[in-house]
Amino acid sequence: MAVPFRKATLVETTTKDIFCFICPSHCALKATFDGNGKMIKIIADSRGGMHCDICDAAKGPNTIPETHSHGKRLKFPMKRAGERGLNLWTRITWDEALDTIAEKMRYYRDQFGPESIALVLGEPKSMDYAFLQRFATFLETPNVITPGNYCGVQTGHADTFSIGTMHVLSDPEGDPGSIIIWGANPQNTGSNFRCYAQKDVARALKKGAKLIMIEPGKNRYCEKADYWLKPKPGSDGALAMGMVKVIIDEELYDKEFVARYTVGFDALKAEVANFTLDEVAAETWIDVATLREVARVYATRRPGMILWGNALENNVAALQVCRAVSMLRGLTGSVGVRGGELINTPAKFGRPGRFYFDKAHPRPTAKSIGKEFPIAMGAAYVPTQSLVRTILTDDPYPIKMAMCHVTNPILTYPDSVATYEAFMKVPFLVVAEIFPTSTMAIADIVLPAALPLEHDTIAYWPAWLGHIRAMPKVVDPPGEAWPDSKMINELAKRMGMREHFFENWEESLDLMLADSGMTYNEFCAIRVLGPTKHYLADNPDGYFKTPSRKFEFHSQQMAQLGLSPLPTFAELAASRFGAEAFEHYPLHMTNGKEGAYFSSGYRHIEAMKKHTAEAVCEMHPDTAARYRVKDGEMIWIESHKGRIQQRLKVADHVHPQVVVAAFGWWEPAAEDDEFNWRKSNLNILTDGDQPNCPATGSVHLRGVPVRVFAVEPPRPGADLPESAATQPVDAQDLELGNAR
Ligand SMILES: Nc1nc2c(c(=O)[nH]1)N[C@H]1C(S)=C(S)[C@@H](COP(=O)(O)OP(=O)(O)OC[C@H]3O[C@@H](n4cnc5c(=O)[nH]c(N)nc54)[C@H](O)[C@@H]3O)O[C@H]1N2
Ligand SMILES: Nc1nc2c(c(=O)[nH]1)N[C@H]1C(S)=C(S)[C@@H](COP(=O)(O)OP(=O)(O)OC[C@H]3O[C@@H](n4cnc5c(=O)[nH]c(N)nc54)[C@H](O)[C@@H]3O)O[C@H]1N2
Ligand code: SF4
Ligand SMILES: [Mo]
Repeated sequence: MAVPFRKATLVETTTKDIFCFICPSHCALKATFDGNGKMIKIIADSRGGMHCDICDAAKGPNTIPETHSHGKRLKFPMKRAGERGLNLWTRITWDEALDTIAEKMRYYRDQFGPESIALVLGEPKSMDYAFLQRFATFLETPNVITPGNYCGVQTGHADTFSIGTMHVLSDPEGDPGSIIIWGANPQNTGSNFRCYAQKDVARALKKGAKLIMIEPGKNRYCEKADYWLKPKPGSDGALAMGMVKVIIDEELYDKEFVARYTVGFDALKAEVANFTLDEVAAETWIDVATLREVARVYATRRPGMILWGNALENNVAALQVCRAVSMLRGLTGSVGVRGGELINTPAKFGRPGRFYFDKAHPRPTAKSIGKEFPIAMGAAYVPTQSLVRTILTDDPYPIKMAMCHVTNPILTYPDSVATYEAFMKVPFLVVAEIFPTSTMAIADIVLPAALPLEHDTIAYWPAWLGHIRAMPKVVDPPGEAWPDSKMINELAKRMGMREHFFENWEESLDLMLADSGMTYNEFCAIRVLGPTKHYLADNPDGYFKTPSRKFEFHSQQMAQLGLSPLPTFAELAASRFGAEAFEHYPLHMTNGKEGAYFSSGYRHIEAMKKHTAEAVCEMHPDTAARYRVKDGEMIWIESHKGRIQQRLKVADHVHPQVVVAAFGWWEPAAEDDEFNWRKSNLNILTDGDQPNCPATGSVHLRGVPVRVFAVEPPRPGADLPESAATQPVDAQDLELGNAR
C-alpha cells in the first residue's frame, strides 16, 4: 500500500517588538511566538529606542510570557459567594458586574456624596491610571489614592522647587567626574529615577569617574565603589546637609555658577552654621573624616551625577531629604552641563494632565482626605495611610465604596493589619486584578484585567521621563479579561458620564496622541517618542524654570505652601521614631525592592520563584550571634506593630544595628487563608501614623525600630540578650503569629 505523502508542517516563529511593562524602566524587548501564536520567549532589544537595560533577574523576559498564559490568571468577572476572605466566587457577566457597581456607586454618591467613593490606584501600566483620574474628575470625588506618598513625587518635587521642572534626567553623553548612587539599586530596579542606564554607569567608571555608594544593603556597585557609605537608614537628609556644610565651609562650590545661576546661597550658608559635622556623624553613623572626603570628591570631580532612588522618598521628611540632596547639584553646578543632569522637554503628545482634569470640574480638594499635605493635593493624590485612617474612624466622613486597580494595599500600605481592617470595613469593595491576591480575596466584585500587550494601548509613565510608548496588542487576553481603561469607560457610560468618555475606549489613544500629529497606527510604526534635552549654555538666562529663573536653594514657593523654604538640619535629623522606640526595638530595619518581583506582584511566576523562593532578611553575623539566631533559619522580626517571619542570611556588609528585610511577601498557594499576608509581610511592622512628611504625606519606611529572635521559643529562664529580655517573649503569643 502506498504511503500517502504528508506535507511537513513548518512551524514558523514570528517576533514582535514590545516594551516591558513589569517595572517603570520599560525596557525594549522582542517577543517570539510559535506557529500557533503562543508567546514562547522574550529577549532584550538593544535597539528599541528606550533608555534602559535589563534588570539582573531579567524579570520582564521571565515574567511576561508566564503571566500571560498562567492558569491562575483571573478570566471572568466574579461576585463574592461567601464571607469576605473565604475566596468563594460566582462567575457573572460583565453587564451584571458593571450594573451592580454603577448601582452601588450612584447610591453612595447620592446618599453620602461622591467623596464617599475612593478610587485606589497603583503605578500606571498603560492608560488605566489616566482613565481612573478622568473618572474621578467627572464623578467629583477628590479621593484618588495612589502610591504618590512613596514614590516619584518627592524627587520630582525637589527638582521642581530647585530647578523648576520634574523633567530632569542624567546626560548619557559627556563624562561625569563622579557618580553617587544614593538609595537606588540599578541592578534590581532598572535605570532608577534619573534614567541613566547601567551601561552608562559602566562607561563613566571606565573613563575614570569616582563612584560613591550610599547604601546600607549591597549590590554589585558597592564593590566597584571608591566609597561605600552605610548610613543609618533614614538619615540621608542629615548626610546630605553634612556634605553641603563641608562644600560651603571649605569653599569647594562652583563660585561662578552659584553667583550667576542660583538664589538663596546666603541663606543656605547661614543654615550650615547651625550644626556641626560631629552632629552629622552622630546622626548618620558616617565619621567626619569620611564625610569630608566624600564631599570633596563629589564637589571637585565635576560634573557630579547623583542617581537618587526610592529610599530617599520613604522618609518622614521626604521632600526635604530630596531637596537637601538637590542642594549638592546646585552648589557644584552639575545641572545643565554635559555629563551632568539636564532639563528635558517631554515628547509632544496630549499632556496626561489634560486627560485627567477638566476646568469645569475642578477637584473638590477642600473635601479631600489628606488635604493637610499640600503637595499631595497639588499632585492629585491622597496618601495611602490617610485613606486607612479615614475608613477606620469615619473622620471626616465615612468611605462607603473603594475600587482598587493595579494595587495590592494589604501588602504594600504601611501597617497591614490596619489596612486589612479598613478594607474589610468598606461596605463595597471592587478589585480589578490579573491574579488572585490578598486584597482581591476580600472584594465584593472582582474584575479580570487584560495586560498591556493583550490590548492596543500606549504608556506614558513615569511622567517625569517625558516618553510615550506604543504598546500594541500582540496576544489575546485570557477568558473575558478587559483592559482597565475599557472597564472604566463602560462604567462611566452607566454613571451618566458618556459625554466625557468615549463610545469605544480606544478613541482615547488618538486623543492622547493628538499633539504629535499622528494616529495610533502611525505611532505604532515609530514605537516611542522621547524627550529633548537642553543645556544651560544654549539658554543661560531662561534655563531654570523656577520663578526666579535660577536654581533655587531657597524656594519662596515652598514658603508659600507653609514648608521650610530651604532644608534644615534640625528637620532632617528629627527622627520619626524617638530614642525610646529603639530602647525596646534596637535594630533599624530597612528594605530595597526585590530583584525578582515588582513590589508585591507576580508572585505566581515559577521562573522567578527559582530566582527567589522566599523572604530573606540580612543581618551582620555579630548581631545574629547576639540575638541567638542562625544563618539559614526562620527568625521573627518584631516591631511595636507586630511580628513576621523571614529567613535569615548573615552578611558581613550589613551594619551591626541594621536589618535589611524583604518586601512584598505573601503566599499565592494559601487560597483559603487570604493568601497568607500575615506571615512574612514587611508592612505588618511599619506604621502609617503621623508624623508623615508634611508636604507629601510620605511614610517613614526605611529605619523602623525592630528586634529579632529565633522562631523556636527560648527555653524558660534562658539567658536572653538584653533587648529581647526587656519584653519577655510569650511562647503562646509567638505561635499565634502577628498579634498586635
Ligand atoms: N525588581 C524590582 N524593580 C522595581 C520595583 C520592584 O519592586 N522590584 N519597584 C519599582 C518601584 S515602585 C520603584 S519606586 C523603584 C524603586 O527602585 P529604587 O530607587 O532602586 O529603590 P529601592 O529598591 O526601594 O531601594 C534602593 C536601595 O536603597 C537601599 N536603602 C534602604 N534603606 C536606605 C536608606 O535609608 N538610605 C539609603 N541611602 N539607601 C537605603 C536599599 O538597600 C536598596 O538597595 O523600582 C521599581 N522597579
Ligand atoms: N515597607 C515598604 N512598603 C512599600 C515600599 C517599600 O519599599 N517598603 N515601596 C512602596 C512603593 S515605591 C510602591 S510604588 C508601592 C507599590 O504598591 P502597589 O501599588 O500596591 O503595587 P503592587 O504590589 O505592584 O500591586 C500591583 C497589583 O496590580 C496587579 N496588576 C498588574 N498588572 C495589572 C493590570 O494591568 N491591571 C490590573 N487591574 N492589575 C494589574 C498585580 O497583580 C499586583 O497585584 O509599595 C510601597 N510600599
Ligand atoms: S528593568 Fe527588568 S522589569 Fe524593569 S522594564 Fe527592564 S526588564 Fe522589565
Ligand atoms: Mo514605587
